[in-house]
Amino acid sequence: MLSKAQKKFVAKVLPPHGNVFVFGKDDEHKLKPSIDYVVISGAFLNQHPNVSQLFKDIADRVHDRTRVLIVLDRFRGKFSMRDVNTFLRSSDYEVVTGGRTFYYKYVMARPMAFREKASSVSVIVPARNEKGNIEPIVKRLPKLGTHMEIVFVEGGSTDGTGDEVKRIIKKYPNRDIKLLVQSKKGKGNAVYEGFEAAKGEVVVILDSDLAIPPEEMVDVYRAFETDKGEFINCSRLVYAMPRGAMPRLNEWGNRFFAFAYGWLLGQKRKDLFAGTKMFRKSDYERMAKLRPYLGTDDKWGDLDLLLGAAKLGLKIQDFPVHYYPRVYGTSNMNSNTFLVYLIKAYLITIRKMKPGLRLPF
Ligand SMILES: Nc1nc2c(ncn2[C@@H]2O[C@H](COP(=O)(O)OP(=O)(O)OP(=O)(O)O)[C@@H](O)[C@H]2O)c(=O)[nH]1
Ligand SMILES: [Mg+2]
Repeated sequence: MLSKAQKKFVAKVLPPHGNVFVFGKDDEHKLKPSIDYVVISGAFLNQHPNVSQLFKDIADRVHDRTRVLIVLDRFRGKFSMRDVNTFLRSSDYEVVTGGRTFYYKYVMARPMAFREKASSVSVIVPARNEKGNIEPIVKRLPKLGTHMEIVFVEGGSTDGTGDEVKRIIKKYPNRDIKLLVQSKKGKGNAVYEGFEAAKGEVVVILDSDLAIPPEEMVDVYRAFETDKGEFINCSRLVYAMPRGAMPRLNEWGNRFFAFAYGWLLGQKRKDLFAGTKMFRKSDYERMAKLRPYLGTDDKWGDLDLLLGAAKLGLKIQDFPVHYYPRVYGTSNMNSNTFLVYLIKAYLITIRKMKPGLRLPF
């Protein structure tokens, strides 16, 4: 039930991997849990006798990460986007993202049947020259989920961080603590290798500079467990920050890029680069598969995760956390290289994230 041009457009909106099902007349019985994306055209909705029932049938028969993509022709059709949203809401769906081009309007939505449950959690802690922060993290981090492992991922330290983690593993035999030495360089590589090794169903990054209090992970996990989002993205820019936590220029930069990338992601953001982000390990695997497609060569990790999640149609939810100045150690961050990278990554991904946009380059 899609025209050739619509098919081409849909192929660009959806990620390159995933099982796509274009819904046609009397197709209800073909719905099955292996479908990742159900595509419905405006023309099909126009002639359907009971759209609410259709959405309910879909929700009952697919899996809990299946997305429904509805594409409306801007110059044809009876339903407006507002009508579609009304149908979605009345059938217990949540709109995750959407957009418009010259010819089309689209929304991607998820069924809201409450499905998250208590899970095992892996806390991934990237650490480079963070010796003085290792024990405070272990002491301060409350237990999360049904079982929690802490995976320290060390690389390139000169202050004995690795040995300190080994000492802590011995000192706290009742805690599930692991040490991983990363094979390449950079924070991105460290967290990716941590995710790969993670045994938990849910993974979360916790920076070892202790800028975000580990105690607040309980609330982050609670938001995830109750399905406020499928990707909990911590935001440092909601609460007032104490002096010295973030230089003023960095704060403005953070606000600006969150706004700019929010448009690109199709989901508004307040902050992109807080260390803490939480999602399912199985969703991480899908995001990781998208990395070559996005092609940003992210050395820090945050952007590839957010862009990947947005492209998959995962619901990203901001979560406010407090942010404090570092006590031990110094920043591993070079703001200038990062700034150049952010602009480059924007230009590289704009066509993939905003299909159908007419660009001058
Ligand atoms: N394993 C590993 N960890 C790293 C590397 N670079 C940074 N980290 C860790 O990643 C976390 C974030 O790094 P920070 O130095 O706090 O830098 P930032 O948080 O991006 O920036 P500021 O805190 O604003 O200075 C910290 O826990 C670091 O120890 C790296 O190359 N390898
Ligand atoms: Mg930091």
